[in-house]
Amino acid sequence: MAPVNVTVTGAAGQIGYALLFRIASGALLGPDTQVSLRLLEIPQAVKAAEGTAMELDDCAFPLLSGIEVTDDAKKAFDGANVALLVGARPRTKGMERGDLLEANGGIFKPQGEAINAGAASDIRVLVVGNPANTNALIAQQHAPDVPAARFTAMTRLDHNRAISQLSSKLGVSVGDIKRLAIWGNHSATQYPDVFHTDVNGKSAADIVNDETWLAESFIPTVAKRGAAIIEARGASSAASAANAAIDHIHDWVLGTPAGDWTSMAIPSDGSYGVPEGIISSFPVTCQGGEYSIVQGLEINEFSRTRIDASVAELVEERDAVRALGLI
Ligand code: NAX
Repeated sequence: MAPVNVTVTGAAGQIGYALLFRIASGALLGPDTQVSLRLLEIPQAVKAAEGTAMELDDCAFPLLSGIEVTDDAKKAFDGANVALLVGARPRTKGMERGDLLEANGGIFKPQGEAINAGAASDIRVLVVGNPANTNALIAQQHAPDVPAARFTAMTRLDHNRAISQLSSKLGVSVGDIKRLAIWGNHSATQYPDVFHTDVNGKSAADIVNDETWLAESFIPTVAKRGAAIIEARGASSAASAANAAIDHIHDWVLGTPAGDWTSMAIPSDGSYGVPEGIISSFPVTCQGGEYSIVQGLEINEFSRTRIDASVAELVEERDAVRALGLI
């Protein structure tokens, strides 16, 4: 079987460094799938990415059939089956939101065009670089020939963080927790929802039975975990972000376990009152390489207000990139 072409942007960055070795070891697509890596960087960082490629060679991974490093998006995405868009323009001091969106438009518009021009027909895109949901929307809007549903953004780190926080609150192992959901934007407004979560056959919300803890401790801890990591580590989350990116693609391609679901930011089909087209996080199941939104969940007042607030932020971001002519 031909190797799967996996393109990683921002390959010389800290997430890239934590991600590439795991992709090459088989963690992304399983122990039977050969991968060929394409690393996209800006010209100043190509040399550093080449250094990482040398280290990848030195691991002699049996599943790694080749590595190419380039600063040309057309080459990087040519024939790509999986694209992990990690490189983005971070917010720097004094930067307004419009400047940030514009700078990222300058990255995700040409990358969307390059995906449109040359990616394989089964291309699956995960945007990690922030603002991830809106960057995914920008890339998607410049790839009109690719099915819109193939553009997704990462809320799996938030999902994993929420499972971890809940497991320590309840004194259970992470494997005992099923069906947690992240709704909305990958930002401080995201909503980690435990009202449908199952812990060893019981409802997590019933066991917790404390809306004050949810509102004042759990939700802000999950939403602000990125800032807490920066405070402690002196650098933003890297290995945990890479791990979440692996989980996202792994489950999309190979499926979610029976009886469980995961969280992915995907183009809304209007489910749960989320306006069609915006890239918002939902609980999803995956099977046969396709995801579907978990339907029929009852949304209580506590959840509704929070989902609506996060979705309103996404609508604002979409309107802002529209006003800037980026989509
Ligand atoms: P780094 O600054 O370490 O690396 C970013 C890399 O991207 C750099 O090597 C840079 O040269 C490269 N780059 C910039 N523009 C590029 C372009 N046009 N084409 C190709 N490469 C380009 O950042 P890192 O810590 O790796 O984080 C990467 C992104 O992930 C950031 O936007 C960050 O905010 C975002 N995150 C998203 C998370 C999520 O859950 N969705 C969590 C972790 C992380 O904060």
